Amino acid sequence: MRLSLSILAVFLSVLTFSAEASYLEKEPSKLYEEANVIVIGRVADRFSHWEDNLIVTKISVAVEKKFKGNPSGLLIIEQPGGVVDGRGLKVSDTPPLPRGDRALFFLRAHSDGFFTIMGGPQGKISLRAGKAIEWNISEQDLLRRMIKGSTGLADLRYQIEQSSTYQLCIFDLDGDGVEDDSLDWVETSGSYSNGEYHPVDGWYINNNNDDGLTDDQVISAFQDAANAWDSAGACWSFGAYVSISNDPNLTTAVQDYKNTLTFGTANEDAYASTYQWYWSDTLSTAEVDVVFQQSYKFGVPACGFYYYYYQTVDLQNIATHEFGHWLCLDDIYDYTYFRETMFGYAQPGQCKNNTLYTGDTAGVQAIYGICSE
Ligand SMILES: [Ca+2]
Ligand SMILES: [Ca+2]
Ligand SMILES: [Ca+2]
Ligand SMILES: [Zn+2]
Repeated sequence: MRLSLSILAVFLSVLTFSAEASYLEKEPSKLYEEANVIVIGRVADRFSHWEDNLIVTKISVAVEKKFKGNPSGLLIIEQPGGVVDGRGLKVSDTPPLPRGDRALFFLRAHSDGFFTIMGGPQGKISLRAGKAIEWNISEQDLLRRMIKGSTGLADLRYQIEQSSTYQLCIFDLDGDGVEDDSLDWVETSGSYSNGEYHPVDGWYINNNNDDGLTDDQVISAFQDAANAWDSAGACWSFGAYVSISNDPNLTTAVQDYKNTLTFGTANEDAYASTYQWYWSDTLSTAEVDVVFQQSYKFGVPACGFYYYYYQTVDLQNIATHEFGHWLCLDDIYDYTYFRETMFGYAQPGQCKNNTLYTGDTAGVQAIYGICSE
């Protein structure tokens, strides 16, 4: 279904906004060393509001136990995302933080007095029924380890066990911090023609990267990334990009009825973030933007140990993962499925995400249906 701009405007009051990302894996011991503040606490309250182009949520946490730093008894975590007057932002790589949720938090302190969770989802370990869920140890064991500092965490790894090779994205439709429903993405992420779904009004590139990548390099990385999904045997087609611009000031997602890939400020620690704007009542997409984190060094191509050594990130590798988010596939944090493009961690010199794996293909076919090429 193709929506006119006037119809889009009517729906703006229930527009929801979502973001996802790809992260560098951080060992728990490294998180311990880098965090300013580490606490066990319980989410007391949440408040979402607009800040520039984005919706952010302030989450108050009642501190129960301090392991590092000396925060007050009630600290405030800031996260991109939330719902304001029917519009919201979901960051699928960052954990949901509903009221009453109890967890171990690795936090970065900011000069404005707020804290952010480090390493995306890796900086929040859920505590439920005597277990530290994502580390798969008991809470007692966690307490014993935390006393030893970073060395006590050396053999732990963040993992979420899964029964499926792919994850469909799930949205918090009412902004209460609890994820509610997956999007019926088939009807939403684009128009339908020639037996396939396409992104509404196509997609655009803004090349403002600070790594000296030419337009041709950026185009080839993004177009190849899109082509990987177009060749997955699903009834979906990104097709060719519409046009390329070089606006230095386009550094965030902007809800401007254009699907744009640009460079600028993505979510904290993420290589890139995908922002999905949609309406929570009809579950229809308005647009998708992807922002690649300018502070990282990107290369085209940047495959292999040389690039790992020089901390250069393959742009196509990250873009392919982000396009998967666009299609409404979510991150996977089960190491059984580390080969998948939608596996949540990436690293410099890595190019394995350029090629889809079985779960990626099964996922996109499950959403859009199977179409032969
Ligand atoms: Ca909810
Ligand atoms: Ca846009
Ligand atoms: Ca850069
Ligand atoms: Zn991701």
